[in-house]
Amino acid sequence: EYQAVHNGTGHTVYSGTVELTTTRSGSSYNLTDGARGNHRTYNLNRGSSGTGTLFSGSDDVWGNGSPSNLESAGADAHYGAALTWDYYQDVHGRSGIRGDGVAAYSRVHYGNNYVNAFWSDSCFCMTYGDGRSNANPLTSIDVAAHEMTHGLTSNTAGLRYSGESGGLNEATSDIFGATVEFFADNSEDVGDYLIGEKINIRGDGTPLRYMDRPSRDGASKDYWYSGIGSIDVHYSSGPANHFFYLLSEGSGTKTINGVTYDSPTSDGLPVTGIGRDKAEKIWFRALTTKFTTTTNYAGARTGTLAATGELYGTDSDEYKAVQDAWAGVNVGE
Ligand code: ASN
Ligand code: ZN
Ligand code: CA
Repeated sequence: EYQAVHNGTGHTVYSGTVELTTTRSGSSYNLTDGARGNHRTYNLNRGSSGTGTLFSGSDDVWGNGSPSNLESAGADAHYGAALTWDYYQDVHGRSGIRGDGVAAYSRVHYGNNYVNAFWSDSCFCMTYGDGRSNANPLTSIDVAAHEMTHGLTSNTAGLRYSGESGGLNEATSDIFGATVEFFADNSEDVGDYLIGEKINIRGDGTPLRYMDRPSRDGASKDYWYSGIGSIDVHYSSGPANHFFYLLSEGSGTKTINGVTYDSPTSDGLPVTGIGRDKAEKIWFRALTTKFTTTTNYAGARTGTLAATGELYGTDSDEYKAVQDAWAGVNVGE
């Protein structure tokens, strides 16, 4: 029967009221985004395998803003995937994770009190738990973009998920998790260099990770050191997250969208930022054309410098800033 791309309304848990691209099929609607590679959002209803059921209903209004309404987190996931799709298309000219115009799919309400979200290559899909007390789904924009970016990394550099390359893989997801949130720029998501500040993952309302000074989380490293490849990839990501913050915003104290950051350097020397718009282009180019499965921190420095040289020239302020930002996190020649 006739199917049409439709504009629905989502009442999300974290992003307020948003427009969702949906599909009308006969007399009902479903969460299939025909404008973005047919990205679909499914309800696992606390199951942990398969696809559960595609969200569908007789009106085109999804959720009520409360996580107790099962459609609400579905609206967040559908919205986060759409934003991330638009970000890669509009900012980097890439059509979907593989660049082939085909979308991954999303699954929400995975398991019971499941406090995590993850990407899987085997299903080519993002999956979200409902978090603490099943009341804090892990579906904020930065987390959704983080998980979808694991798909991008897997299909480009393929950074191996252990050792230093694992930290760079994790940082890539945090970096684009943050840039997608800035790209969203809606009333509830103005953008920050914090990851997971909305999902109350620790129960005290603090973010999962901080890019200006990663050690604020009590475990991540601010600076590279020999042996960083032996710690958890969510902590060895610290120096690369910190590099990206320094390259974008520079060292020292700065307030952006009401959040105050204070970013130190390992050598005590100041770094002058070049802005997020340039920094994200450098990281994307390095990820997609320089990094490989075994790239380590030294290789990330070389790769980002090569990307910067191609984009802005080797005599540019941008090239100098990339050198300074890596020095600031103790990655040198
Ligand atoms: N949320 C985690 C991540 O995306 C899941 C994991 O570590 N497997 O890195
Ligand atoms: Zn991750
Ligand atoms: Ca954030």
